Amino acid sequence: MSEKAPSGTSQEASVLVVDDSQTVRELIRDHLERHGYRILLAHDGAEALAIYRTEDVHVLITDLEMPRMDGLELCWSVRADDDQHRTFCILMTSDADIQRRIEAFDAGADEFLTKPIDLPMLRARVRAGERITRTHRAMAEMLCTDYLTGVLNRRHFMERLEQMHHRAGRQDEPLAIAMFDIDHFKAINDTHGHSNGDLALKLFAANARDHLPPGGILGRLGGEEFCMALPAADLERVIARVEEVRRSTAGLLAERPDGHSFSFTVSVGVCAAQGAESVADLLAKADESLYFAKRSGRNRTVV
Ligand code: GH3
Ligand code: MG
Ligand code: MG
Ligand code: MG
Ligand code: MG
Repeated sequence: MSEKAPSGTSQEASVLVVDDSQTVRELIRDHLERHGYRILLAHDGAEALAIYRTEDVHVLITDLEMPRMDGLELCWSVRADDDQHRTFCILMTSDADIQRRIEAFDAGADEFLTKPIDLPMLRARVRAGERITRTHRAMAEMLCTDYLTGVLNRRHFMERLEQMHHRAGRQDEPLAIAMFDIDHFKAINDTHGHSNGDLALKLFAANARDHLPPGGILGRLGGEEFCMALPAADLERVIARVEEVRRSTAGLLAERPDGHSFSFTVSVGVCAAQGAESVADLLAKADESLYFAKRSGRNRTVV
């Protein structure tokens, strides 16, 4: 899901239309395209699923009866991938299909449409579906994001870290964790005020995010403490990357609204997974290194 194209609210909605009848596909496509939707077409469930897995789909409209993979199976498969309901699913059935409609809802469909298709009704359903999808996505985003800095919040970071850890263990790949804690942050607040402290947090997070390697994640664990997880990298490379973050942080200038500015530093504790340690063990080790970084003078990285 995270590999798909990003979906800002301004982006036009994508609708995946699935039907084994070319006439129906093109009828729906022409109508929705005229009203500004981006349309993707598939002639059966299997083709639709392949498209679904590479494209960001807001609304899925699928026929029920199709060769290879039918609409119900498609719904099941989509929901297996889409446990956060990022796609609104509409199933097209005939009037006689009451039992199938019930099955469709159980398969994860959100709505159904009766064939023959009434185009204005179809468009109204798509509009409602798009509205629900966008609200859903915005809420999911909010639940995962730290409000102040825009990086992952603690809950979501921990979830993602567990997934990375699981994958790294299965593929026998290393995983490193870097724990960052801004130095003398209490003094920054005391000297420059809480809102300028916030500014420093935002600056730090934006800069650290710019240094994230592909597949890496950054979260705010709380207060002025951030954590980075870096996949499949050797320790030298991890340390070089983390040192870049630490050094560039010292070069950031927080500009106060009154025209004054200040700089700050960060200490880092790094830990690389060697074997079967749990996430909790890794975090504890990184934390311990961070403690030594603080003890030995701050503005440094300890492994
Ligand atoms: P050290 O170098 O040992 O890390 O010292 P420190 O002062 O950075 O650490 P300490 O844990 O004593 O202080 C952290 C401060 O961070 C205390 C708290 O008021 C402040 N803080 C926590 N969350 C926020 C926030 O969201 N915004 C601001 N401005 N300050 C925060
Ligand atoms: Mg059909
Ligand atoms: Mg702290
Ligand atoms: Mg502290
Ligand atoms: Mg601190």
